[in-house]
Amino acid sequence: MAIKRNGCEGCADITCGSTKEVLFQDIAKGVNTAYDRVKARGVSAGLFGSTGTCCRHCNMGPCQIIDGVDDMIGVCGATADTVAARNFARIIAAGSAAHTDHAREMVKGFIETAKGNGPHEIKDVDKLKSLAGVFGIETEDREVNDIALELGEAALAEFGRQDDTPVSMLKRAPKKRQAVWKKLGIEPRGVDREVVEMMHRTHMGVDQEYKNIMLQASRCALGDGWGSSMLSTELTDIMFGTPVPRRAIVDLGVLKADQVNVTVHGHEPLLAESLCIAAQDEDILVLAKKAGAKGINLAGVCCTGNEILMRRGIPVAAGFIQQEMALATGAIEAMVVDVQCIMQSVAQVAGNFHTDIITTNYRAKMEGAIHIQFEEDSPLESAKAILKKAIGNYKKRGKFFIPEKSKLDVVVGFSHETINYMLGGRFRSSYRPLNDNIINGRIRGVGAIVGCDNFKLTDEAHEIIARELIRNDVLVLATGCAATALGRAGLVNPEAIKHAGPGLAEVCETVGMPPVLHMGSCVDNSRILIAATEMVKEGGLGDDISDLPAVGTAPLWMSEKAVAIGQYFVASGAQVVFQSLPVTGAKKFNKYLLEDMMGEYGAHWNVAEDPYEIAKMMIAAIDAKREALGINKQRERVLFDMEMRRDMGSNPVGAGCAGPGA
Ligand code: NFS
Ligand code: SF4
Repeated sequence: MAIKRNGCEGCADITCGSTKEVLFQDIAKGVNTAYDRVKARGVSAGLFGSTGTCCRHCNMGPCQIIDGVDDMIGVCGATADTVAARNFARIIAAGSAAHTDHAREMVKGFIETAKGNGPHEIKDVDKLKSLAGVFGIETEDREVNDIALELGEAALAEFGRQDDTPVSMLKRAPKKRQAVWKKLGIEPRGVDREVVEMMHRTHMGVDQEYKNIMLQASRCALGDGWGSSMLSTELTDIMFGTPVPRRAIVDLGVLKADQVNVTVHGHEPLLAESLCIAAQDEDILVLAKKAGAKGINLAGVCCTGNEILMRRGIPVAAGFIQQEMALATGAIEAMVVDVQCIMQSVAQVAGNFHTDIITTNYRAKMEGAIHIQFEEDSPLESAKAILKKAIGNYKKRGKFFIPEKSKLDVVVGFSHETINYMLGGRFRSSYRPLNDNIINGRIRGVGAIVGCDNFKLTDEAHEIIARELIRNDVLVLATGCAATALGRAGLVNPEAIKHAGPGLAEVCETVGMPPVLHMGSCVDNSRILIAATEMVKEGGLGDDISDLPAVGTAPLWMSEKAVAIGQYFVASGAQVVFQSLPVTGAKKFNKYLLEDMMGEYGAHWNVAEDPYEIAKMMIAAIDAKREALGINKQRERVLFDMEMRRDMGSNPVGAGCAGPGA
């Protein structure tokens, strides 16, 4: 049945250009997308679920609790605050579990690589040695692969560690922050244990005190941020290369009319990296040519996309909200998926076309998809089998539409090491120039825009916030689908300097970097923790993350992972602003998150619905920190003196350079 779409009247708030272009084509008439479902059903608002006070943790319920009404507590007596805290904590546990299971797979792949199995190798030896140091592993006079194997095995053992030793990476945090965690008794131990303990404590009749529940939620989230996610980022960098600045393209226009289009969707880059190698294999290319295609065009979707964008410059076709639109072009031969953020509707949309959805992970199967298991011990063979299936579909391609103009240039690859190098120069890699520019006021502060997009708010929200921030001299760090959205908006590009305030523009111009730095996927938010720590260690901006004029937002969060990230940011001392939190039905708990957490962590959650309001809150949070540091007045000074210019690096590095390892 054709779906009725009359401009924006016919569906929910579609604002993205390429999405509109695709959906209003004839070939997309029969395609039912999330926009249509939101329009038909409406977005739930004000229900018990969205206010956090519905409990179904036992069979005496479900209980819908109304705060302040005596006979509307749970059958067991649970109050609104307890129920909302339990629900919120379980969201954090689920998000942490997702990052942790992802990290575990990366560690297992890393161990295979260290053993010499498969097509990958240890690419960043410096980083290997530095991480080995964090784990107390000897590196002198040892073979690279020996060090890697010992590191991999030590890392794998940490997930399930049963004693009370904190995760190794925690000692990378500023000393003062480590003391905060110790005092609160929330240093994360084995992450698997933290997730299990969180699930136990939120079971019926266990932890019934919202503050105590949130202590474990912080511990669990910190285990994710400083444990699992950081481990995943670091080992992935060591294996596939630490990202360096490179040009690439994003948006649906990256699909190619005359090639076999294969999109890689999900999160674990082992599969995507193997596909990148297999797509260059001569036998595979011969097969593609025999099928009449000029080659194989790999493109990313969601965070897998960000992983290969950062390290290989492979284009990203779509973020989370565009996964159905990519298929609705009719131009994709196969969408290969692994785990997380894959909408079940992709199988239904693909059913309208010749496209195969190929699941590759035993943990994530889907009706209507075909399954080709990705075998970790023979990744290349699995990747080739997947590509052969896609090539077989090329001849079956019917009518298709690629929005060719929707193809945006981006400059990506801003790992913490790259920022260090670009600002400080090859011989003086350091955050000193960044700190100095914050102190002298050219840069007002740092704003992280991270997380998902969803169908509740306009997908322009990221762009609006980023524009407001850079206009006010706030340097933006972006990850995840937010970074993809900012790429589509043309802001992840040195040309976006024209939208920046004079101070930020001057710094970005001098170093040749965009005002919005793409730092990678969602697990790469751990890069932001490291960057913040380096800023603290560099000096002049206080002695803890909570002193920095830095703030984060995940305005369009969708996934439970985003809440885990929010909580580890807050517990690490960074303020965050979200568009909504499912806790509003519980007054004390809501106030605890939005105000009282400050007393424990030096940071708290904030909520604002409107993107302009979010940006305003972020700038206000930055200014408050500047005030506390006593550097607010110096914002008037704008001119560079010669010495400052020299300090910025006498040899400015332009975007597209080879970066640190070159
Ligand atoms: Ni992050 Fe990445 Fe995107 Fe959200 Fe999903 S892909 S891990 S969770 S939707 S940013
Ligand atoms: Fe109701 Fe308590 Fe059971 Fe929850 S745990 S469903 S509040 S009785």
